[in-house]
Amino acid sequence: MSFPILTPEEAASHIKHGDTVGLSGFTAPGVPKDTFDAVAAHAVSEHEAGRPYKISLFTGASTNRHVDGALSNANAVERRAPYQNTPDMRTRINAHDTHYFDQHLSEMAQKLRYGFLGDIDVAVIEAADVQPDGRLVLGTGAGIVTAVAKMAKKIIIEHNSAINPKIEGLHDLYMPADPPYRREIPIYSPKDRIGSPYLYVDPSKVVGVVNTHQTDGVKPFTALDDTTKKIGHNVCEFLIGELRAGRLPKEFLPIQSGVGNVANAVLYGLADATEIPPFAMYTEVVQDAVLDLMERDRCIFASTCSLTMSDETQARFFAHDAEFCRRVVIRPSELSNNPEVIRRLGVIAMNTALEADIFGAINSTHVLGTKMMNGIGGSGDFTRNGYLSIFSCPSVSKGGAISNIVPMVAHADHSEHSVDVLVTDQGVADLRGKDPVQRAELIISNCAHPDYRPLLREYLRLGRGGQTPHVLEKSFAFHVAFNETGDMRNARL
Ligand code: 0RQ
Repeated sequence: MSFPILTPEEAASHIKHGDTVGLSGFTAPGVPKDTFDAVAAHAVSEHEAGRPYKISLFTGASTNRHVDGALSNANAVERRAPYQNTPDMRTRINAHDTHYFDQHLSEMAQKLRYGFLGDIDVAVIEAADVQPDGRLVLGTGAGIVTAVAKMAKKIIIEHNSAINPKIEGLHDLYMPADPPYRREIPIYSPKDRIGSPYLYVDPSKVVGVVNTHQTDGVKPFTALDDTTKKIGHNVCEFLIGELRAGRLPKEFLPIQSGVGNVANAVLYGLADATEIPPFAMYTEVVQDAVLDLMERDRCIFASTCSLTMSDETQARFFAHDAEFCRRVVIRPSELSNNPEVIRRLGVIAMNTALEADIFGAINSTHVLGTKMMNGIGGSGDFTRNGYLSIFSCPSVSKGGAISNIVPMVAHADHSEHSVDVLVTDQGVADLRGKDPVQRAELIISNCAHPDYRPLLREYLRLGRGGQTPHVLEKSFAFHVAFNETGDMRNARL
């Protein structure tokens, strides 16, 4: 390898206060590691010396403990986009120490290329293999790597020997031309490959290579409980009903499944719902449950942006022969989440809400309307463009003190125009072709927890007409009651 070998500290010295840094990876997989522990340590010593040190950080999605974890702990992030899920970063965002703008993941790379977010000073790219001509085999997640590699003034490569060499050949890297020259993205089936398995970076921009041996460190999900199992079961029963009614083709359609415990439970439900034929996924994250689905030949192919599997599950995935591993393709987020492709393939979009309102609007991001949880992620990309857009959530949280079905969402990420079906542990509300009041009656009867149905019905009864009969002075009575008494059941209508 002809590139200089750098210690993490030497690599970190290339990242200056005020720089904008772009990263490879999507969720924890494929995100660089050691360089950012050194950047965080440098930030701490600069702050101790009374000097400012903060960088802007743009990635495919969330990152890992070395990046969002260590940097937010060191208060070293000025601007952050498009998604995060780390407790320390969440605290910085909600305290305005970090200026965070969450946005549709499909749009991150193109917004950078359009120049909306300024220059990229440094790209840090994780690779399983590095060739002297700049040819890289990437790690287990792609994200916005093609765009940041092209735009960056300097490139640091983290060569990670912990990545299984069987990763070679799994990537499909392709960067659409920008308007007015963009053409159709020629993906007509989840299996279609349209780009290169390798990323080619300009060798003259590479300042050096950091050698590391670290796994992605994705944590396993919480074990399924009765509530998440019921949600998974209800989603599957709904899909089976759609198949029987002929509203889904008998070959079935590709599935997208979002992040988190609820999404994981829905995937486990699909393992046993054998009336659903073996299916493909066109999605952004392949979580632990997907390997089980693949091993049982329930999922026959998965197009994704990352292998968001726990270390143990990732090891199990690569223990299969190369042929099995070729049942996955890893693409940049502007392809995995591309609205044009999602609409063409007819993807069944399944995402999780924090709360939904009785008219079908969804809050995916803000706890009680103010505190950022994670971000919109890819949920909007898929929800707005899916063949069928399903949201699920438990009917209540925090031991029943929070109803996840409320009169009006306290923050709107997805409007009722984009939501076809709402599912909770209580049941399913099929909102297609229903007017707002019909939707409200269905959501209250089928999805709200019985403790909250009388309150929600009272809210609807108080409505003084109009197509969507909100009672504005009472719309947030549930949230106000929680803030004042710690329990939404005390809402005063
Ligand atoms: O908190 O663990 O402290 O009890 O929120 O809730 O039920 O475990 O749900 O892990 O499936 O995550 C929406 C956050 C759900 C996730 C969200 C509390 C609840 C618990 C988590 P505790 P659960 P999940 C593409 C798809 C947006 C991005 C997206 C998400 C914690 O799915 O970030 O969809 N989605 N991306 O108690 C207050 C409420 C609450 C609440 C739940 N109404 N009020 N707290 N909680 N509802 C993937 C990518 O983009 C990469």
